[in-house]
Amino acid sequence: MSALTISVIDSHTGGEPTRVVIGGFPVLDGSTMTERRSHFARAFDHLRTGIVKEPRGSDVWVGALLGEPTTPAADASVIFFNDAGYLGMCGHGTIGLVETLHYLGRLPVASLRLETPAGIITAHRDEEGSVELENVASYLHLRDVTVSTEFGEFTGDVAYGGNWFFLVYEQPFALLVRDQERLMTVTKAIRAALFTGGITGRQGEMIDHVELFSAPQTTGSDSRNFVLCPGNAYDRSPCGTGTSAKLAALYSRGELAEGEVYMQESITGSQFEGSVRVVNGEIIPTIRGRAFVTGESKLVFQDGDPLRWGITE
Ligand code: PYC
Repeated sequence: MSALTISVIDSHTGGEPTRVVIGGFPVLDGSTMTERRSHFARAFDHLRTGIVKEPRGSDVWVGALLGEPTTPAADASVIFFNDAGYLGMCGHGTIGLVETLHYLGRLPVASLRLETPAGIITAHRDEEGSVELENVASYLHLRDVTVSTEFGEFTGDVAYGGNWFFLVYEQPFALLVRDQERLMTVTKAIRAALFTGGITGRQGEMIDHVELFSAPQTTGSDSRNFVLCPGNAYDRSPCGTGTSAKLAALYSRGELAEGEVYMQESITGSQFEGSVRVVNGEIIPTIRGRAFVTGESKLVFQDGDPLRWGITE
Protein backbone atom coordinates (compact mmCIF):
# COMPACT_ATOMS: atom_id res chain seq x y z
CA MET A 1 0.00 0.00 0.00
CA SER A 2 1.51 3.37 -0.94
CA ALA A 3 1.46 6.38 1.34
CA LEU A 4 2.33 10.05 1.32
CA THR A 5 4.56 11.09 4.23
CA ILE A 6 5.10 14.57 5.70
CA SER A 7 7.72 15.32 8.37
CA VAL A 8 6.78 17.62 11.23
CA ILE A 9 8.16 18.95 14.50
CA ASP A 10 5.60 19.72 17.22
CA SER A 11 5.99 22.29 19.98
CA HIS A 12 3.85 24.29 22.36
CA THR A 13 4.05 27.96 23.22
CA GLY A 14 2.37 28.71 26.54
CA GLY A 15 0.20 25.62 26.03
CA GLU A 16 -0.78 26.36 22.40
CA PRO A 17 0.53 23.76 19.94
CA THR A 18 2.36 24.41 16.65
CA ARG A 19 3.15 21.73 14.05
CA VAL A 20 5.98 22.87 11.76
CA VAL A 21 6.10 21.08 8.40
CA ILE A 22 9.75 20.49 7.52
CA GLY A 23 9.56 17.99 4.68
CA GLY A 24 7.36 16.13 2.21
CA PHE A 25 5.10 19.06 1.27
CA PRO A 26 4.78 20.02 -2.43
CA VAL A 27 6.51 23.24 -3.52
CA LEU A 28 4.01 26.10 -3.80
CA ASP A 29 3.88 28.39 -6.86
CA GLY A 30 3.75 32.17 -6.52
CA SER A 31 5.98 35.19 -6.49
CA THR A 32 4.27 36.59 -3.37
CA MET A 33 3.19 34.95 -0.12
CA THR A 34 -0.45 35.73 -0.96
CA GLU A 35 -0.11 33.84 -4.25
CA ARG A 36 1.58 30.90 -2.49
CA ARG A 37 -1.14 30.81 0.17
CA SER A 38 -3.78 30.79 -2.62
CA HIS A 39 -1.99 27.88 -4.32
CA PHE A 40 -1.92 26.03 -0.97
CA ALA A 41 -5.67 26.61 -0.50
CA ARG A 42 -6.56 25.76 -4.10
CA ALA A 43 -4.46 22.63 -4.61
CA PHE A 44 -3.50 21.27 -1.19
CA ASP A 45 -6.23 22.17 1.26
CA HIS A 46 -6.64 18.43 1.94
CA LEU A 47 -3.08 18.49 3.36
CA ARG A 48 -4.05 21.37 5.69
CA THR A 49 -6.94 19.31 7.11
CA GLY A 50 -4.91 16.09 7.15
CA ILE A 51 -2.08 17.72 9.11
CA VAL A 52 -4.00 19.73 11.73
CA LYS A 53 -7.41 18.08 12.13
CA GLU A 54 -8.32 14.77 13.77
CA PRO A 55 -7.16 11.98 13.76
CA ARG A 56 -3.57 13.35 13.51
CA GLY A 57 -4.36 16.67 15.21
CA SER A 58 -7.36 18.53 16.59
CA ASP A 59 -9.10 21.89 16.21
CA VAL A 60 -6.52 23.48 18.49
CA TRP A 61 -3.46 22.85 16.29
CA VAL A 62 -1.79 25.55 14.22
CA GLY A 63 0.32 24.31 11.33
CA ALA A 64 3.31 26.20 9.94
CA LEU A 65 4.59 25.50 6.45
CA LEU A 66 8.22 26.54 6.30
CA GLY A 67 9.58 27.52 2.88
CA GLU A 68 11.99 29.61 0.87
CA PRO A 69 11.29 33.37 0.92
CA THR A 70 10.06 35.20 -2.19
CA THR A 71 12.42 38.12 -1.49
CA PRO A 72 16.06 38.51 -0.43
CA ALA A 73 14.76 40.75 2.37
CA ALA A 74 13.77 37.56 4.27
CA ASP A 75 15.62 34.39 5.36
CA ALA A 76 12.64 32.04 5.20
CA SER A 77 8.88 32.08 4.66
CA VAL A 78 6.00 30.61 6.62
CA ILE A 79 2.30 30.06 6.01
CA PHE A 80 0.26 29.41 9.16
CA PHE A 81 -2.92 27.34 8.97
CA ASN A 82 -5.49 25.82 11.32
CA ASP A 83 -8.75 23.85 11.45
CA ALA A 84 -10.66 26.67 9.72
CA GLY A 85 -8.22 27.88 7.07
CA TYR A 86 -5.20 30.17 6.84
CA LEU A 87 -3.84 32.86 9.19
CA GLY A 88 -2.13 36.09 8.12
CA MET A 89 0.40 35.76 10.93
CA CYS A 90 0.68 33.82 14.17
CA GLY A 91 2.67 34.96 17.20
CA HIS A 92 2.72 31.75 19.24
CA GLY A 93 3.40 29.87 15.99
CA THR A 94 6.40 32.09 15.22
CA ILE A 95 7.82 31.41 18.70
CA GLY A 96 7.24 27.67 18.13
CA LEU A 97 8.87 27.84 14.70
CA VAL A 98 11.97 29.62 16.06
CA GLU A 99 12.30 27.02 18.85
CA THR A 100 11.92 24.27 16.24
CA LEU A 101 14.69 25.75 14.05
CA HIS A 102 16.90 26.01 17.14
CA TYR A 103 16.14 22.35 17.98
CA LEU A 104 17.11 21.38 14.41
CA GLY A 105 20.31 23.46 14.58
CA ARG A 106 19.01 25.61 11.71
CA LEU A 107 18.53 28.95 13.47
CA PRO A 108 20.78 31.83 12.37
CA VAL A 109 22.57 33.49 15.28
CA ALA A 110 21.32 36.94 14.33
CA SER A 111 17.64 37.64 14.10
CA LEU A 112 15.58 35.62 11.66
CA ARG A 113 13.62 37.55 9.02
CA LEU A 114 10.45 35.63 8.31
CA GLU A 115 8.14 36.36 5.40
CA THR A 116 4.44 35.77 6.16
CA PRO A 117 1.33 36.62 4.11
CA ALA A 118 0.87 39.61 6.50
CA GLY A 119 4.42 40.94 5.92
CA ILE A 120 8.00 40.40 7.07
CA ILE A 121 8.60 39.97 10.78
CA THR A 122 11.84 39.43 12.68
CA ALA A 123 12.49 37.02 15.55
CA HIS A 124 15.38 36.30 17.85
CA ARG A 125 15.95 33.57 20.47
CA ASP A 126 18.12 34.48 23.45
CA GLU A 127 20.44 32.07 25.25
CA GLU A 128 17.84 31.33 27.95
CA GLY A 129 15.37 30.21 25.27
CA SER A 130 13.00 33.20 25.16
CA VAL A 131 11.95 34.28 21.69
CA GLU A 132 11.26 37.90 20.89
CA LEU A 133 9.43 38.75 17.69
CA GLU A 134 8.86 42.12 16.11
CA ASN A 135 5.47 41.94 14.45
CA VAL A 136 3.91 43.65 11.45
CA ALA A 137 2.46 47.15 11.93
CA SER A 138 -0.65 46.90 14.09
CA TYR A 139 -3.49 49.37 14.59
CA LEU A 140 -6.80 50.25 16.22
CA HIS A 141 -9.46 50.36 13.51
CA LEU A 142 -12.78 50.97 15.34
CA ARG A 143 -13.17 52.14 18.92
CA ASP A 144 -15.98 51.28 21.36
CA VAL A 145 -18.22 49.22 19.09
CA THR A 146 -21.25 47.63 20.83
CA VAL A 147 -22.80 44.35 19.69
CA SER A 148 -25.89 42.71 21.08
CA THR A 149 -26.06 38.95 21.73
CA GLU A 150 -28.32 36.54 23.65
CA PHE A 151 -25.73 36.87 26.49
CA GLY A 152 -26.03 40.66 26.63
CA GLU A 153 -24.27 43.62 25.05
CA PHE A 154 -20.48 43.70 24.60
CA THR A 155 -18.46 46.80 23.80
CA GLY A 156 -15.00 46.49 22.30
CA ASP A 157 -12.40 47.70 19.86
CA VAL A 158 -11.70 46.31 16.39
CA ALA A 159 -7.93 46.10 16.00
CA TYR A 160 -5.35 44.47 13.74
CA GLY A 161 -2.19 42.65 14.88
CA GLY A 162 -1.51 40.40 11.87
CA ASN A 163 -5.07 39.00 12.21
CA TRP A 164 -8.35 40.81 13.06
CA PHE A 165 -9.58 40.98 16.66
CA PHE A 166 -12.55 42.27 18.65
CA LEU A 167 -11.15 43.31 22.05
CA VAL A 168 -13.62 43.29 24.95
CA TYR A 169 -12.04 44.96 28.00
CA GLU A 170 -15.05 44.88 30.34
CA GLN A 171 -17.13 41.68 30.54
CA PRO A 172 -18.81 39.68 33.32
CA PHE A 173 -17.19 36.24 32.95
CA ALA A 174 -14.35 34.69 34.95
CA LEU A 175 -11.70 33.47 32.46
CA LEU A 176 -11.13 29.91 33.69
CA VAL A 177 -10.22 26.76 31.76
CA ARG A 178 -13.05 24.90 33.47
CA ASP A 179 -15.50 27.41 31.92
CA GLN A 180 -14.10 27.03 28.39
CA GLU A 181 -17.34 25.73 26.86
CA ARG A 182 -19.34 28.72 28.05
CA LEU A 183 -16.59 31.13 26.96
CA MET A 184 -16.53 29.51 23.51
CA THR A 185 -20.31 29.87 23.23
CA VAL A 186 -20.29 33.52 24.30
CA THR A 187 -17.37 34.55 22.06
CA LYS A 188 -18.87 32.71 19.09
CA ALA A 189 -22.09 34.67 19.66
CA ILE A 190 -20.07 37.91 19.68
CA ARG A 191 -18.30 36.90 16.45
CA ALA A 192 -21.66 36.09 14.82
CA ALA A 193 -23.07 39.47 15.95
CA LEU A 194 -20.07 41.28 14.42
CA PHE A 195 -20.67 39.39 11.19
CA THR A 196 -24.41 40.03 11.00
CA GLY A 197 -23.84 43.65 12.01
CA GLY A 198 -21.48 44.11 9.03
CA ILE A 199 -18.60 45.08 11.35
CA THR A 200 -15.38 44.19 9.58
CA GLY A 201 -11.69 45.01 9.29
CA ARG A 202 -10.42 48.00 7.29
CA GLN A 203 -10.87 46.31 3.93
CA GLY A 204 -13.96 44.29 4.74
CA GLU A 205 -12.10 41.38 6.36
CA MET A 206 -14.05 39.14 8.73
CA ILE A 207 -13.22 39.68 12.41
CA ASP A 208 -12.50 36.05 13.18
CA HIS A 209 -10.82 36.37 16.61
CA VAL A 210 -12.62 37.58 19.75
CA GLU A 211 -10.63 38.41 22.87
CA LEU A 212 -12.12 38.83 26.36
CA PHE A 213 -10.09 40.39 29.17
CA SER A 214 -10.25 40.24 32.97
CA ALA A 215 -8.05 41.05 35.94
CA PRO A 216 -4.85 38.93 36.02
CA GLN A 217 -4.29 35.94 38.31
CA THR A 218 -0.55 35.40 37.78
CA THR A 219 2.11 37.51 39.50
CA GLY A 220 3.52 40.16 37.21
CA SER A 221 0.66 40.13 34.68
CA ASP A 222 -1.35 43.21 33.70
CA SER A 223 -4.34 41.32 32.31
CA ARG A 224 -5.75 37.84 31.63
CA ASN A 225 -7.40 36.85 28.33
CA PHE A 226 -9.53 34.30 26.55
CA VAL A 227 -9.08 34.29 22.78
CA LEU A 228 -11.53 32.67 20.37
CA CYS A 229 -9.63 31.63 17.25
CA PRO A 230 -11.14 31.14 13.78
CA GLY A 231 -13.03 27.85 13.68
CA ASN A 232 -13.62 25.85 16.81
CA ALA A 233 -10.72 26.56 19.17
CA TYR A 234 -9.45 28.96 21.78
CA ASP A 235 -5.84 29.98 22.26
CA ARG A 236 -4.06 28.34 25.19
CA SER A 237 -1.33 31.01 24.90
CA PRO A 238 -1.95 34.77 25.34
CA CYS A 239 -2.01 35.00 21.49
CA GLY A 240 0.81 36.94 19.83
CA THR A 241 -1.26 38.67 17.17
CA GLY A 242 -4.05 39.30 19.71
CA THR A 243 -1.61 40.85 22.17
CA SER A 244 -0.18 42.95 19.30
CA ALA A 245 -3.68 44.18 18.41
CA LYS A 246 -4.36 45.00 22.07
CA LEU A 247 -1.08 46.88 22.54
CA ALA A 248 -1.79 48.94 19.40
CA ALA A 249 -5.29 49.71 20.68
CA LEU A 250 -4.05 50.66 24.17
CA TYR A 251 -1.35 52.89 22.67
CA SER A 252 -3.90 54.62 20.42
CA ARG A 253 -6.26 55.11 23.38
CA GLY A 254 -3.44 56.77 25.34
CA GLU A 255 -3.37 53.89 27.86
CA LEU A 256 0.12 52.55 27.01
CA ALA A 257 3.30 54.53 26.40
CA GLU A 258 5.88 53.71 23.74
CA GLY A 259 8.39 51.23 25.24
CA GLU A 260 6.22 50.46 28.30
CA VAL A 261 6.28 46.75 29.12
CA TYR A 262 2.86 45.04 29.27
CA MET A 263 2.41 41.46 30.49
CA GLN A 264 -0.54 39.57 29.02
CA GLU A 265 -1.52 36.26 30.59
CA SER A 266 -3.65 33.59 28.93
CA ILE A 267 -6.51 31.52 30.30
CA THR A 268 -3.90 28.85 31.16
CA GLY A 269 -1.78 31.41 33.04
CA SER A 270 1.05 31.45 30.46
CA GLN A 271 2.51 34.90 29.75
CA PHE A 272 3.69 37.04 26.83
CA GLU A 273 5.60 40.24 27.48
CA GLY A 274 4.89 43.00 24.96
CA SER A 275 5.63 46.60 24.11
CA VAL A 276 5.30 48.92 21.12
CA ARG A 277 7.51 51.36 19.30
CA VAL A 278 6.39 53.88 16.75
CA VAL A 279 8.26 53.87 13.44
CA ASN A 280 7.30 56.37 10.72
CA GLY A 281 3.88 56.76 12.34
CA GLU A 282 3.24 52.99 12.47
CA ILE A 283 2.81 50.99 15.69
CA ILE A 284 5.24 48.05 15.75
CA PRO A 285 4.62 45.57 18.58
CA THR A 286 7.27 43.32 20.09
CA ILE A 287 6.16 40.07 21.77
CA ARG A 288 8.32 37.82 23.94
CA GLY A 289 7.49 34.24 24.97
CA ARG A 290 8.84 30.73 25.19
CA ALA A 291 8.14 27.46 23.35
CA PHE A 292 9.15 23.85 23.96
CA VAL A 293 9.48 21.03 21.44
CA THR A 294 7.06 18.16 22.15
CA GLY A 295 7.47 15.77 19.25
CA GLU A 296 9.18 14.85 16.05
CA SER A 297 7.26 12.67 13.61
CA LYS A 298 6.50 11.52 10.13
CA LEU A 299 2.80 11.81 9.35
CA VAL A 300 1.59 8.96 7.15
CA PHE A 301 -1.37 9.32 4.74
CA GLN A 302 -2.14 5.81 3.50
CA ASP A 303 -4.01 5.11 0.27
CA GLY A 304 -7.41 3.64 1.05
CA ASP A 305 -7.81 5.40 4.40
CA PRO A 306 -11.28 6.99 4.16
CA LEU A 307 -10.23 9.62 6.73
CA ARG A 308 -6.83 10.20 5.12
CA TRP A 309 -7.37 13.98 4.93
CA GLY A 310 -8.83 14.32 8.42
CA ILE A 311 -12.34 14.54 9.78
CA THR A 312 -13.94 17.47 8.00
CA GLU A 313 -17.56 18.66 8.13
O1 PYC B 1 -0.40 33.64 18.71
O2 PYC B 1 -1.00 34.96 17.06
C1 PYC B 1 -1.15 33.96 17.74
C2 PYC B 1 -2.27 33.04 17.42
C3 PYC B 1 -3.25 33.22 16.49
C4 PYC B 1 -4.08 32.09 16.55
C5 PYC B 1 -3.57 31.26 17.51
N1 PYC B 1 -2.47 31.85 18.04
